[in-house]
Amino acid sequence: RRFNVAVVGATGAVGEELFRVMEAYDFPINKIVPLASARSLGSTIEYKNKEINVLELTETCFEENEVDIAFFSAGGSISEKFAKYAVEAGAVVIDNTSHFRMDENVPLVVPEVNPQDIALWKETGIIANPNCSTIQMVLSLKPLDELYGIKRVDVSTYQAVSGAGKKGMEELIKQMQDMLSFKLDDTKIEAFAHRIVNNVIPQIDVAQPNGFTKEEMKMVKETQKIMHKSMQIAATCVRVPVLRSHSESITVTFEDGVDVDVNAVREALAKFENVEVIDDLENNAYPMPIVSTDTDTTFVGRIRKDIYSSNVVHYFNVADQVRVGAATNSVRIALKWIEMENEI
Ligand code: A2P
Ligand code: 11C
Repeated sequence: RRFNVAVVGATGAVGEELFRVMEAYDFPINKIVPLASARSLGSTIEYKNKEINVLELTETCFEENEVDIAFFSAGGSISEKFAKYAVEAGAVVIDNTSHFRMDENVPLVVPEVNPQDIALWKETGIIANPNCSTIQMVLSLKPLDELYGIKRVDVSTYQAVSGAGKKGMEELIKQMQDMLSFKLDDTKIEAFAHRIVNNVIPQIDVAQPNGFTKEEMKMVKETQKIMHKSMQIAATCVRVPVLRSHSESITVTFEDGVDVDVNAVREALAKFENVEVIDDLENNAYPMPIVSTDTDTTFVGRIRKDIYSSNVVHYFNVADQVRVGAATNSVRIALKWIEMENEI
């Protein structure tokens, strides 16, 4: 069977990548329905060397186009308003926004980690795609939890500007140009709370009453939901002037009494689906954004045992968050859904 596939937010950073990933995975498509705002009428997207017109997102567009699978990536308020029309039209919604993630009737899925949760989709017609920084982290936590049992996670992120969509990338590029032409004093600051070029901003998303940010609390709550485990987690989320790929410095504390064998950690990570270990410090080999960008792999390296506590390991984790953390995870969810629900 082949499917009619809608992409809501087709002209955005994640939307554009969804087409490239579906092409790479040879997704079983009958018809593509690219949807965006009225502003994008007249523009096209490219799929397998064909130009396809962008249509306006409306309440009736899913029914009119007999959509079977609808990827949503146009912001939480658009999902809130329009996902129901896709579901009513008989489509499964794979939502990349945070809107439905913590709804207990909506599965929150990283297919390599909790594919079984997809079965819950029947409750609402919706499957939620986690936050990008959560996805790449749980891809490394899952094999480590299976190996030793995780008690606590401490993570600091180095997040690329593309996490804020196209406007984030455009702002960094413009500020780089302004810096080189000595116009930085007048540069425009819109996408982030501060200038991002030549800077590091220890805030992503809004403040929460407990002193953490919303992005940090997403990493806590989403990880616990995906892993079905109430492990302790503390996150510090930081925006850095990198165009693409999020990096994470992760410290994992295992259950009391565990004596970490770094080789066993390395092996467990290397064996896990879609995770690759690059870990040769003496030869300057470790994961970096320039390694992960435009790939569908989560890279892990700098793996080392704590020098004081035998049940603690530290490592560095990098992935292209527009792909692994958004488009690719959504496409992998859809492929798993097809496999589970349509017995192809
Ligand atoms: P448009 O280009 O027509 O504004 P990004 O995350 O890169 O900023 O992209 C956001 C995506 O969400 C774009 O495809 C954008 O379409 C889409 N979008 C934003 N607002 C709306 C809306 N009101 N209706 C439909 N699509 C929207
Ligand atoms: C960022 N992680 O890097 C954010 C973007 O919940 O899907 C994704 C927000 C989300 O800015």
